[in-house]
Amino acid sequence: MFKRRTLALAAAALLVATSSFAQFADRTIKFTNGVNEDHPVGVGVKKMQEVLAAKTGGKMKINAFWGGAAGGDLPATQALRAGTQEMVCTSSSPLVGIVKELGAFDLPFLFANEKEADAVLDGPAGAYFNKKLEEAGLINLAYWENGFRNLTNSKRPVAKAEDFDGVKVRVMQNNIFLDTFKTLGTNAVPMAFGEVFTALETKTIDGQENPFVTIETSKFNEVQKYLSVTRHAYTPFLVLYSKKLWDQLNPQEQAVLREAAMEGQKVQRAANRSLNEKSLTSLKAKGMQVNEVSAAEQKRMFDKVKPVYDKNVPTIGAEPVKLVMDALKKARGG
Ligand code: TK8
Repeated sequence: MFKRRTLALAAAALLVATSSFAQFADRTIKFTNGVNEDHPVGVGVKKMQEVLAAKTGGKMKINAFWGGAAGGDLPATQALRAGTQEMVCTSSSPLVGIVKELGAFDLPFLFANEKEADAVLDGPAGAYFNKKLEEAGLINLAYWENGFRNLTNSKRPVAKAEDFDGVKVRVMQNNIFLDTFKTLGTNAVPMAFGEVFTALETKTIDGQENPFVTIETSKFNEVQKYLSVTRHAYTPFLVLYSKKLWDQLNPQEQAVLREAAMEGQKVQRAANRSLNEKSLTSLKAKGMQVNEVSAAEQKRMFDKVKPVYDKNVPTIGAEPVKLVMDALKKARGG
């Protein structure tokens, strides 16, 4: 008797639990990215998975693929536009062929620190880019962080503007980066991220540039001797969802995904920032020769690449550049 009642109660509880999640369909969301799982993107995705599990009763799940195993930033983004994949976490830079306005982030030495980046991304400028992305078939759920980029190479420490001369550097598939690194005097080659390790290992290229955390988690230190703290650009990560597939979700499903991505943003940014300095220390310990770039030399580098602004702003568009510059001015208290 007792047993039967317990069973009935359990069944009723189950019914309540299931019905309260009735608005969610069983969905497995494919999520890809180029970095490895020990990158803070892994922390962000884990958080998203927890939020989805709690809020949908385990009905919506993320199946994540790491280290470019399921394709690079650009092919994945195209798959989203075609509606054959749900999600990707990608740097903004390889997407300028799709949304030219994103090139605003690639202007060299634009941001000085993370606070400025947040002010731009979390304000009207960020909303503007989201609108442009949506017009291109991409829903940006949140801005996460790749971070400030630094140069590594196998030739020499790059401490002053002249040291870039003749170094063969891989850049992202992005005209502004290409222009910047050519203007700095390097022999710049655009290449997908997934090919960089091998190209460095076989000495097809001498160097590449990425944030400390990406350098360490992608093990570039194993094939690179010199790390120069150039901080020449800040790259945001976009957490994108296919608009085609998004439009098939109901409002509750959409809301829970947005919430999960924003919860993910908090822990991802925090993890990335606390790991940044630790990664630098650890890269030194693993044998990289690290040099700082003095403020005066950074200024000389900036002066050298100023023509990159004049040349590329017309292509990016005056409006996005103005929005970013206005947000920066405000963040700088001006
Ligand atoms: C990871 C990339 C990478 C990026 C690059 O997929 O291509 O250099 O910085 O970290 O988004």
